[in-house]
Amino acid sequence: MSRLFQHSLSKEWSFKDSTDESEGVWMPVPSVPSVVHQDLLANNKLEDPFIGFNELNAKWVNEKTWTYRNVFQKPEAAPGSTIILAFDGLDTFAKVKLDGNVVLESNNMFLAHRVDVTKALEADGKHILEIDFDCAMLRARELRGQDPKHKWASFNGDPARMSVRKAQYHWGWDWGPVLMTAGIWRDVRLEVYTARIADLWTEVQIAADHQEATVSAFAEVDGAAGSYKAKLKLSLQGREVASEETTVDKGNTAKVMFNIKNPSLWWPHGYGDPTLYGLSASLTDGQNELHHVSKKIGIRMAEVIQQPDKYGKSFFFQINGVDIFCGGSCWIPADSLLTNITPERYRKWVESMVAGRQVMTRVWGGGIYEDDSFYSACDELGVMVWQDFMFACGNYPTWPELLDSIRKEATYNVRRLRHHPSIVIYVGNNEDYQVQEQNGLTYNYEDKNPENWLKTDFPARYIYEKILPEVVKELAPSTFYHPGSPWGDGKVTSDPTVGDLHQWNVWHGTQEKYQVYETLGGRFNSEFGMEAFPHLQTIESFIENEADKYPQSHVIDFHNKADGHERRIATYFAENVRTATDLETYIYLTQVIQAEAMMYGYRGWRRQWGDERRCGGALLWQMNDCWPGISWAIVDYYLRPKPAYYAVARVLRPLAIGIQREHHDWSVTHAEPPKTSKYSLWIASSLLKGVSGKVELRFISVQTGLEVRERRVWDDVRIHANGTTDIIIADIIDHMVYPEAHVLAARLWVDNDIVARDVDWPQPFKYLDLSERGLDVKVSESGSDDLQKLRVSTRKPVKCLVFEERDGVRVSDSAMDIVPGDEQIIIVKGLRGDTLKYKYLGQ
Ligand code: BMA
Repeated sequence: MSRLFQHSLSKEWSFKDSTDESEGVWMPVPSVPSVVHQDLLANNKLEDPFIGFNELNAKWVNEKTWTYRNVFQKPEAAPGSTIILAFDGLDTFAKVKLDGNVVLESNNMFLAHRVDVTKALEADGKHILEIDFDCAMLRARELRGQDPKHKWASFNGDPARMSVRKAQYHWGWDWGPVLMTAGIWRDVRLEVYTARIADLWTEVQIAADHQEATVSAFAEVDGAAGSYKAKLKLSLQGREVASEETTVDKGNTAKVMFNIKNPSLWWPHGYGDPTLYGLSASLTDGQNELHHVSKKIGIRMAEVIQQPDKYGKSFFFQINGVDIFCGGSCWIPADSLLTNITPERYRKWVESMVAGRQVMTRVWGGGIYEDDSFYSACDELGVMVWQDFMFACGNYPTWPELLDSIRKEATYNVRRLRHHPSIVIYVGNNEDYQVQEQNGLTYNYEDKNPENWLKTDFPARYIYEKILPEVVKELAPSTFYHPGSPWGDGKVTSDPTVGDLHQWNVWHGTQEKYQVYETLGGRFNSEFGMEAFPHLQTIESFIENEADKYPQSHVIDFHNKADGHERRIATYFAENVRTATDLETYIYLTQVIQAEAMMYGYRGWRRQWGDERRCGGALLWQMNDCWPGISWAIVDYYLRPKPAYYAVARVLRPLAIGIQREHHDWSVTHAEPPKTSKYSLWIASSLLKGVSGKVELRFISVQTGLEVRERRVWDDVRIHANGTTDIIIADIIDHMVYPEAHVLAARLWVDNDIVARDVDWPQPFKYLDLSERGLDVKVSESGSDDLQKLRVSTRKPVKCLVFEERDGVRVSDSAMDIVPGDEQIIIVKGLRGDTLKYKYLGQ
């Protein structure tokens, strides 16, 4: 018997418009995986759809059918071996023909396919592989038309999208263009073997004292009848920790159980090392190795704690028994053309989450089950993954074939992903229960008979409460399953006492002031957001004419897909800042508003973590973008951070100090200033040990930079581990005694180092005169290793000092408030002797 052999089919493809029968229409495909837009771009048949209005000129592509063709040589195959044509993903309606015979038809982009072509490839020599990709846009409409009784309620994209298992954002979303890709979007190859390891997975148990773990490892074998042996091995940093050889049983599975003493556990970053063990399986026929597979696994326990408490029912994560406040963000596909994203780019994204102190990313349900390299980066760097199943913002139909396809999709993807220690929860969908509510669809939580659900006008409950939990229970029994985001015990999805919550009454909905975010949270805030313009250079990347470089130009509006975005941006502008018309200042102001909003959200909710885990986490909407546009992203398509990225990183420090005066709504009080303001001061800690620190609070005039009131100092504050330490709960500023507008500036020292700062400003900013601040930014040191130190000081308080983002240059902090008597040092890397521009509010 011979070893499994893989023959890549990534080269030698050509493609054409399926309907074009003329000679010479085949165009070369540089390489697959690819999608048709990329291949058209490579052949100069399409202009970059990310530029200007080109998305509209690319519409014709969405409505076409495409044929891909490959002529390949039959690989060598020993007698008795099997030849498989393996597709890891086809986008989406694909008819695969081998030498003219249909060998596969598929209609679900989220599935892999393995076609036995041993017989079809009997003849030596050349064979022709052809794939017809039918038009998903038209097929979706057709399918919708076949079920007129179904209530096609949805938001974002054409509702017909719900009839097709293809990334839903391809139909356009409120942050992305309509680009209906088609193509061989994941790996394609031939495999020749007699037997192979079809799957390799583990079940892990850890003793309560963490001194011991059992790792049960399983290898599933697929192949010709015979007797096989499998050697399973566990290693740590290249050194073998345990191994065992066993025979493959009648059920085609090899099982071993390893007892590991003093295991190195996997931790999210900030809590310990994200240790990974190597797991490998080697399959033999007793003599020769037939196949070898290796994966990285983690030894860890992940739980969602839902316990009744004084606020309702908790919802927070525990890793290895440690409560973790999940500060992080929601993740959308990082490109409209998925095959543009390389493993290196995925890695950079996850690195930027870590540098931004985010411990959780939520793979949102309108995108894709991500590439393996995304999850591997999360495993390696210690970022927890909240994994939605791919359903979003709609009332999905449930034809038997569709349900069947969905079960296969869930099974395939959970099997593919279950070894990743980073994945700590599977969630049924994004906002489908909100669609049910908003459209008055039937959902009787007390009715536990799934067959009845299918007969209601919200049949997809069957998917979220039967199919998906069954699949997770069978394949990843130790991973928590939650039916939807948001969802909580069948209560209304806005219920703040149970489950998770999407808080969109800032920006969407009732358009509350962001200053009150903390009062709007639930037990776990899995979405909330505020739009901001991206970096000027990012905007310049899609603007073709100099004349369009103004804030509300047609092409800029075209790159903002959110309903009513002008009104909403205008609202938050008008309420908070002095309006500007030049593009650069306008960009900056939208960014200040976003940074402030996100800061208010995280700061308040993290404080609640210390109060019986009232808030278990906050995931902002959204980390990233799929094209250069204007959206809620805090890092743009080109990976350029917006100021909010730094503001969030600051409130998520292991030790963060919070100072905040109570909200006084200037709009509803006719701009009459308050007579008194309550304020509070606290420390949030994610450290697992208590520490002592010194706290200082100063009251500094915005106008003069002088202290208007005696500062307060606490010399020996005991800071609680993994919680909140209140220092002041409700002291009062009497504005008759202290009439001058002033900031409250707090600092925290631990072991003589300043570890945290926070500044509370009188709201709104527009009433403050922020001219002539006396800011001084000095280059204090230029290290030989291209490292610059900037010393930043000021005579009067400065709001939101933002350093220019330049590709290749990294700043240690930005979007900072600077107050007199508190010089701050910024480390800049990659500047090569140059200087960085900066901006602050009112400059
Ligand atoms: C949320 C998301 C997305 C959407 C975002 C902004 O609720 O789930 O569907 O892009 O709002 O509107």
